[in-house]
Amino acid sequence: RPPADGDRFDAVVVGAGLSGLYQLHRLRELGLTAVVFEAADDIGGTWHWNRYPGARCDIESMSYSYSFSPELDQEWEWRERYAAQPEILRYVHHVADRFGLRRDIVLGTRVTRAVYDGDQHLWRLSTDTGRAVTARFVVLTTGCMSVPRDPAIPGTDSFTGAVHHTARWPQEDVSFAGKRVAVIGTGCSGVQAVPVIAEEAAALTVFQRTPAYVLPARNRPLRAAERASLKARYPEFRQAQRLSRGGTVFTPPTRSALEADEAERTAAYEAAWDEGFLNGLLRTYTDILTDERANETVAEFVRSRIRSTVTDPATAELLSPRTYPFATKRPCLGTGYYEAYNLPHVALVDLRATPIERITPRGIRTPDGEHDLDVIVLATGFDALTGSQSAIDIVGRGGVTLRERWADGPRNHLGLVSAGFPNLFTVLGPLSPSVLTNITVSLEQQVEWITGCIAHLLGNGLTEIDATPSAEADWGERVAEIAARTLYPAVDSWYTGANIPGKPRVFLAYAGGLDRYREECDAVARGGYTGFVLSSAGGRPRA
Ligand code: NA7
Repeated sequence: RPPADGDRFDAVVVGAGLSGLYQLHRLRELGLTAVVFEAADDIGGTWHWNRYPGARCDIESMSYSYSFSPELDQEWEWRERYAAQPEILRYVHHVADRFGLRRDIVLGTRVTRAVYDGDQHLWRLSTDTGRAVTARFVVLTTGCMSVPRDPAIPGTDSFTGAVHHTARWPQEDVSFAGKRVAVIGTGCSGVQAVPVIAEEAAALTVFQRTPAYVLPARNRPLRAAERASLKARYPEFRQAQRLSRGGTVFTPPTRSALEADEAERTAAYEAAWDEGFLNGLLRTYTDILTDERANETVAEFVRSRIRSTVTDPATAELLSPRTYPFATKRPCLGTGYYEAYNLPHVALVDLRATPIERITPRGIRTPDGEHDLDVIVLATGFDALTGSQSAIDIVGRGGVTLRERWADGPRNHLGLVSAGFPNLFTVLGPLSPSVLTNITVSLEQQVEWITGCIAHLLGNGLTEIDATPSAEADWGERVAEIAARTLYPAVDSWYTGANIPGKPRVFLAYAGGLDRYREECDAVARGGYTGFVLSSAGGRPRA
């Protein structure tokens, strides 16, 4: 039953990706009436939109999946070590069907505005289809990387060929056969797309502004025996994930990279390189992300691998990151990325030396001349972490908008609730561990905390939870302090908002680890929601 105009729900969930589906499932268990609005014409979120060639998760499939249902864990058969986008999307559809979630999901409907009615203690939501609903609780499961960044290159509209952003890839197949193709951007999306496009295109030119550190994925089909062996101990494995620092299970390092000699370090780095884990190199020593000299030993190791893979020394040098420490921008997992530059029809353009002047009807013009093209692929990233909340007109208590409150950077308590926006929760939002972790583990933790919080309110006859401004200020300071102990904040990246012109520069994620974050969230709940004000309609607030 699609909600009719004026419908009232206990809860509205915004976005039907991995977070939104799980949030719906949990809210239903509380017996609440809930609806999910999804802007796209189907469910899946990230895995619906990012269907570009080569799109693949860089966390292993048997780790990057829901853990809440042991039956689901047992019945789903992951095919590859690192699942490609179509396989993950099939999984998302399977979950929606298995738990009967679809009947409460409204597709093709974007929530455009949410206004808090302080008298009625509810949110009034508007959508782009004209439907308006109200809800006591709103959960924004709008994604941490869901608003694509348009690089706004002059002349884009004049191009006579096709332009596709990786995060808005067409549903139908895009053929590159016989075509001259450009990829702009060499973050994780570009790095995944390049080798796959290179297989088909007549010519591929990669326009690079900043090179990435790309580690080999070593992807392969999963063997039946290894699937079975992990499934046999899945409950313990899932529990270990939950208690881990980043949502993946590994033995933490104990020594500084600077305590080891070069031979020992190289052996450790080679072993990690051969294993093919996104964070394999980070896990070799304790101080890779906190000490520049330690970090440089890894950075130089990766550069040595680039030099030994790419046959043209000038191209190898251009592909070698030198302007920022290893992993202070998200490292990438690649499959045949550096090898692609050895193909005769693949070329690299260094945008630092020859920036794009404009896009013309025929292609891309740089000071070196015009590159004639049939297809331009924009792999230029996202307005990460805050973009999807800021895209909605959210008006809280006293008519203050979330955009105004966040003008100098996001503010909230525990990454979950912003002061003045009662009963509005965010999953995988700013100032939470989200993008620094395996997000499937993070989203379950946050959804479960939010569900517990709502259950607490309802069970105690309370109608409203709001963060206190002082708890919010303390949380912001703590997140910044933890980040300041690392090499992250000094680097221009989407972690610091530096990829979006005019975005305030703030380190946007909680870098203290998911384990510590979970403890902090649990302690707040156990303490009766410290740092929040809980109140009942007409009753006295309880701080
Ligand atoms: P990223 O990591 O933000 O990468 C975007 C890339 O596009 C990066 O190399 C940028 O260079 C480049 N870029 C952005 N704007 C331009 C313009 N105007 N001209 C040239 N180059 C540009 O996004 P991805 O989609 O690759 O990955 C995002 C995350 O999704 C990934 O980390 C995974 O977690 C999943 P820059 O570095 O800004 O110089």
